[in-house]
Amino acid sequence: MLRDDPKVAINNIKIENDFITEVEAEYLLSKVYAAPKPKWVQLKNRRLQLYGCQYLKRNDNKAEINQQKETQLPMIKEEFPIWLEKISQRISNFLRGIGVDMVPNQCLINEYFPNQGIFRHNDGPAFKPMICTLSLGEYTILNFFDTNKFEDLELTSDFPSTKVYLPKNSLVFISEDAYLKNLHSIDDFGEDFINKNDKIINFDFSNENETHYLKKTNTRVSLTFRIAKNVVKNNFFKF
Ligand SMILES: O=C(O)CCC(=O)C(=O)O
Repeated sequence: MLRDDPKVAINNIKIENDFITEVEAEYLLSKVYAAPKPKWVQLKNRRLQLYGCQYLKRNDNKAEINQQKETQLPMIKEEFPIWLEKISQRISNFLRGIGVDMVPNQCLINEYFPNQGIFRHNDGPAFKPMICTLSLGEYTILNFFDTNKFEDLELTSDFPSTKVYLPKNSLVFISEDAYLKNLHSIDDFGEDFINKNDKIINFDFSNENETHYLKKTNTRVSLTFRIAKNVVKNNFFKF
C-alpha cells in the first residue's frame, strides 16, 4: 500500500546551490542573532523567529499556532526589517527570472542544532502553495512524504518518498504538488549516511554501493519565506 518507488521525484522543487556567498550568510546570521531575546519563540526542540505577517495574538504555543494556520484567521501585516526585505527582494528577482511570481510577506526563521529537526507537517492553507527556504550555517536533508494515497495525513508512510539535500547557502523553492500533496520533515540526526536508495533527488550516485558520510557540526538557521493569504492592516491604534 505504501508508495515506495525509488525513481519517484517530486516536480515543483527547485534547488539553487550557492544562492548566497559565505560572507552574505555570515551577515544574515549576524542579523538573526542580533534580535532581542523576546523575538525568539522557544519550542520543545528548537527556537524560531517570525517576521512579516504576525498571527493575531502573540502565541508561544505551537499547537495553537497550527490551529490558527488551519482556520485561516487573518494575520496582521507587518513590514520586514530592511536586511530581510533586501534578501526577500533578491529571492523574488531570482524567481522572476525562472518565471515565478512570488513576493513573500512572512519569514519564519528556524534554528536547529545538529541533533534537532522538525516533525513532518505541511504549512497549511493559510499560505499560498509556494515557499522558499534559504539554508545558513549547515546542510540538512529535507524529507517529503507523499500524502496522495492517504486521506488522513497522519497515516503517511514512515519512509519519505523523496528527499532533498539542502547545502548551506542554498535556496530551495517548493510549490504546487510538492507543497500541497506532501508533508515535509527534517530528521534529528547529527550525521547522515546516504546512498542511492535514499532517493535524494539532487544527489548523484554512480552505483548502488556508493555511500557518503555527512556530519553536521554547525547550527543550521533556515529562513523560510511564505505568502500569507489572509492579511489585514493593523488599524487598532489609528483614530
Ligand atoms: O528549516 C527548514 O528547512 C524547514 C522549515 C519548515 O518546514 C517550517 O518551519 O515549517
